[in-house]
Amino acid sequence: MDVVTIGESMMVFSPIRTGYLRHAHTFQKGIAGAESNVAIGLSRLGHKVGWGSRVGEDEFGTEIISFLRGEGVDVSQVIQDDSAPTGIYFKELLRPEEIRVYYYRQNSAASRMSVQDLNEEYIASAKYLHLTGITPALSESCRDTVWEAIRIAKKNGVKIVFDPNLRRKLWKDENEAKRLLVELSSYADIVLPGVSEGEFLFGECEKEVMAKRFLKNGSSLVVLKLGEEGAYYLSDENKGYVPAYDVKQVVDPVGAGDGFAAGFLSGLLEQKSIYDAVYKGCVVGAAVTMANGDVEGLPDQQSLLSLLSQQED
Ligand code: KDG
Repeated sequence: MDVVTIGESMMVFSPIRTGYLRHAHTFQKGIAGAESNVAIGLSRLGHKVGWGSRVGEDEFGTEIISFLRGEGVDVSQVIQDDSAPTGIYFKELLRPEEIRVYYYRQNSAASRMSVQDLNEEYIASAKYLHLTGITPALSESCRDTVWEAIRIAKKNGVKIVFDPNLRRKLWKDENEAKRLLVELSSYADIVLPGVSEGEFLFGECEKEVMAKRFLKNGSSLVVLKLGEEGAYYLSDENKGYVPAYDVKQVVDPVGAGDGFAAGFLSGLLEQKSIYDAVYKGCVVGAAVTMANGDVEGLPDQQSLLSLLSQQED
């Protein structure tokens, strides 16, 4: 495996028109979940990736597993749990820049992930373990699962990539969220925060100072996602700004950060320089924003090449 990732996937329902959800009548159904988004993105770019989770033993769980399998993601570690449903969420599209999300995932099958679900040999076979700050917000047992996955990765020399992915609606206590996300980041070799997440975690809004705080906290490399401004990366040896891919029209930004993680990891797996890997992250993240849905815009190799050539024109 190049990358193993663990986390909840859901069915997402997006109204086909903009406006308040109360007025929406027709919805598009799709697959969502930060970790499986990253897995799909990596697989489309030609990497070997496994996703571990629990889904319900219901229609949506079955659909999610077949979809991921169809995308070439290894789903051998996914459990279908007949005692809880697959989580779902709804999007409310007010404007492309203003999207609200409503979760129906409390007590979902994924919230029952537990330490016993983890397969040490499987995680140890990967070059990278990708985790996000969403999973520890789901339940106590999910939190334990994340810590155990980190322990296994450390023991076996698997690099940990952590995206804080702050989802305020999932946390009861913001101070607890902050404490835990800072602590989890400290175990990650690579952290991929958005700038607002860095601000939340360290109370610091100056980008370069914020990046230094992540290194001081224990990571070897931090890549700050700066949206329309691209990204800034910092390690002990390297630092720099990377420009954004020029997006003509944002259709749906949800999932862009996962696209970024997939593109960036793909660059690292291809032994690109940090700068080039970050740029690949920016391009894949941008591609996600140009399509409706959380995974629909994730490019395969061919569409990535075509995006790159359009930018050169
Ligand atoms: O990053 C996009 C994800 O947020 C989305 O696909 C759903 O995982 C999700 C979540 O928890 O919001």
